[in-house]
Amino acid sequence: MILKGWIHEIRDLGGIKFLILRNREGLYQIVLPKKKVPGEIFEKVSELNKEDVVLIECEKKESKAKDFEFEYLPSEITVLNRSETPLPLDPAEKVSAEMDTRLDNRFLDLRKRKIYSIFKIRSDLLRYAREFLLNNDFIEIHTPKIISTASEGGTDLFPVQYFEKKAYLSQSPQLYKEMMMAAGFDRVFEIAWYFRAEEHNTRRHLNESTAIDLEMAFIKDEEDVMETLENLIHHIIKNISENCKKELNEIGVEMDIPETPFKRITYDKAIEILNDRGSTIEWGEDLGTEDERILGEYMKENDIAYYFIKRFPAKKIFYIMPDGKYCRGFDLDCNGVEITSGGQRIHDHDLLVNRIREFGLNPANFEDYLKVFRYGMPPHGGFGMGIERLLMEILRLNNIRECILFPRDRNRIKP
Ligand code: AMO
Repeated sequence: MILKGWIHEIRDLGGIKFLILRNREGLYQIVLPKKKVPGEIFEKVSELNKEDVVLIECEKKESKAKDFEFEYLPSEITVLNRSETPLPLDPAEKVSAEMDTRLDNRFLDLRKRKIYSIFKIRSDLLRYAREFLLNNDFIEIHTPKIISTASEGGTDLFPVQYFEKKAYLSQSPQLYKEMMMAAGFDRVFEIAWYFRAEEHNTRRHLNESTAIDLEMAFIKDEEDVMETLENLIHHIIKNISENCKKELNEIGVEMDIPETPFKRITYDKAIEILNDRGSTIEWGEDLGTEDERILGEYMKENDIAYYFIKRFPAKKIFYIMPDGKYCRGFDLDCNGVEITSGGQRIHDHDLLVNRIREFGLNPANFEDYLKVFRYGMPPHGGFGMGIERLLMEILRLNNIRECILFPRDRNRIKP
């Protein structure tokens, strides 16, 4: 048989040499007992470097080694390409490197079994999400990422020079997915890029991130959207847990499949819990990172990982349907981290114009968006779920940068 991959480790014990070969399937132990392999192959091993790319013709045998079920006796080793030495980062390293060193040499970092497994699971997460949404009559769409108007408030935009006009990178597909409700598509989703010029550099923020955005029409209220969301998450986690055992094992995480329906608490209740636990947050304020963490602890004590917070104050964001001093928006948090926000939207044109004004924004800048509310807009709602946030929580990784191939943060725009 033929094995192709990278030299992960070389061990020379004199009378016997071992090569550990690595490829995306895993690690392979190649054994070279001096007496059983041709002399030139035995000698060739001393010329090999870690991370050389090789093709090995070999015979598969059962192994007695504790880490390997099989071992391979080579009859030919061909070097397809050499690796320079020393390596800036060793994919076989036993000691973990600093995050910056890892990201500076991300292609080598990605060769690590654990890191590859994160991205294999990310790919499967998206497959199961698409599977669920397509089976539930959602249509996948793609909306512009170069936009002329802010969708989530004006502060976090990256400006772009678009010929003679000023444009921005999209913060979310919010306004477009709502337009698709007026277009009569009824149920849409987008797997999209978010670009946010947020200044802070934290373990849970990226300046370029991805999300699953969804919008659905003819809803009764935000609970219809929340039900779709909890079923989607349940489907994703159940399938990852059943079908990605090898990768979960590499990462060293066991997954709990959350029961549906997820716990719901009101914003008022969240404030009560937080004040009881020493937070100084006052009614009307946004939940900060520390508040989310405290709430996560409270839930953990009650064995709850995923929970909705609903009935936020009406000032959450302009497009969410107000309901007295509250609104029909919600967040879904997992272990103290917000992974989704969404809600029922305003579908009445005049109410929307008033809300845009109340938020200090200029309705004239939203004319393309507002127009669609004048010609038959059904009641609708949806959500945006950060893919990296979800993956980070599912795999219990402590830095969001682990969940995106080439992170963009306050200090990093390369590689
Ligand atoms: P929001 O701004 O809460 O809502 O974003 C939705 C979700 O996207 C993820 N997210 C981020 N992830 C990493 N880094 C960031 N800087 C970042 N910003 C957001 C989070 C968050 O919950 N239009 C609404 C959604 C809707 O109502 O449909 C929106 O964008 O997981």
